[in-house]
Amino acid sequence: MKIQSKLTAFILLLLSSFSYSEIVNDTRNLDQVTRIMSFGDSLTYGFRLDRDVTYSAQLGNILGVPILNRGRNGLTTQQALGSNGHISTSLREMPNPQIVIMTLGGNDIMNDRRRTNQIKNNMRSVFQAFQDRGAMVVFAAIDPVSNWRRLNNPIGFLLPALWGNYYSELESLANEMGVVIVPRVMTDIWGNQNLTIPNDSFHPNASGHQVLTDRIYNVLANHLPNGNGSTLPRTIKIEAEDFIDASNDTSRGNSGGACTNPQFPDVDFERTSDIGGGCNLAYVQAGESIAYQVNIEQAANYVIKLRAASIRNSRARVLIDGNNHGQMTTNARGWQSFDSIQAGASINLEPGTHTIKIEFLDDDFNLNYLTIQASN
Ligand SMILES: [Ca+2]
Ligand SMILES: [Ca+2]
Ligand SMILES: [Ca+2]
Repeated sequence: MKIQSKLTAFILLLLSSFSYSEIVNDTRNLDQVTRIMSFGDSLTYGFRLDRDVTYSAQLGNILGVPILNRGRNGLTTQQALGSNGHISTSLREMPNPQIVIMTLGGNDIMNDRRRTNQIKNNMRSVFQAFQDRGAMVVFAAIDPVSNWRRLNNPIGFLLPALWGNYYSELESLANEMGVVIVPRVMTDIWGNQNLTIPNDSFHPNASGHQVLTDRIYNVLANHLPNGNGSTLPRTIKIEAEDFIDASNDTSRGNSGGACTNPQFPDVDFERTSDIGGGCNLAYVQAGESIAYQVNIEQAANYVIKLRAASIRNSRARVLIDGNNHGQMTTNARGWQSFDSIQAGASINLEPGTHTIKIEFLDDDFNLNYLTIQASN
């Protein structure tokens, strides 16, 4: 068995180096993709490696597009989120990435396996934060179960128990959210002394990053423009404060005191502590409404999501070009605990200008932004 698995590993290596040389000659047209970010933990950062051998650098060379490496050693999902979290600071460096390649979640599992549900919820918010900026998220997922026996690590034997169902749950989350997944990206790297840095057996060395590069590219290639797969999903984001009409506010003046619009001085906005900062619509009363204009370039099916928060379950109705599109209800998680919640089913929108009107059916509805995302 042992010899067989070594042989399998050797064949896998041969295969991966073969396809790697093919990739270098790839002449895929990437004119439309100029902003790529890699994001996440030490696997992305390239723990103890020179900057030019990380998967980000290698993949950037292949694609002919430099990749902004926003990896940080030890990063957890908690540290990624929040108004000053690693996502916010990364999005200040590259506000509208077209592709975000990501490794994340491993540190959470190691630190506290009991919070698997919390970690999954955090991952949902992490994916959403980048999708809300219009990015295609490519998630390089780790499944340790097949690798742990070869880990030169005192807690290696704990890993299968630590991970539990986490991998399959993340896989279904990614599928549900339209995140592109690179499956089991660390298989045969962990515990392989030829592919990991000395006295570590966990963090990939330059050759390990070459294998990562290959695995990520093989998945990514199907989603690039002029590739054989789908083109980049495009998400349009409209800030709540960028409205065109909000003439029926029920209280005099801006009760939130921020982002006041001189044309509509009664609309209520306050500073938000959600990802990205700015303002959210606040002090909403039932019967108020607010309207937006969106310019659609490509005919497609689109999903409308409202980035909303409340202390109760408050309903809003969405109208597109005057027609009822459907409702959504906020989660009652707190005034600044925002979730992106879909209103209605997907809708086919033709190129041109459309209006999206939001009618509030209940009091107490904070709105940070809305997204119009092409769905498959
Ligand atoms: Ca007001
Ligand atoms: Ca109001
Ligand atoms: Ca906002």
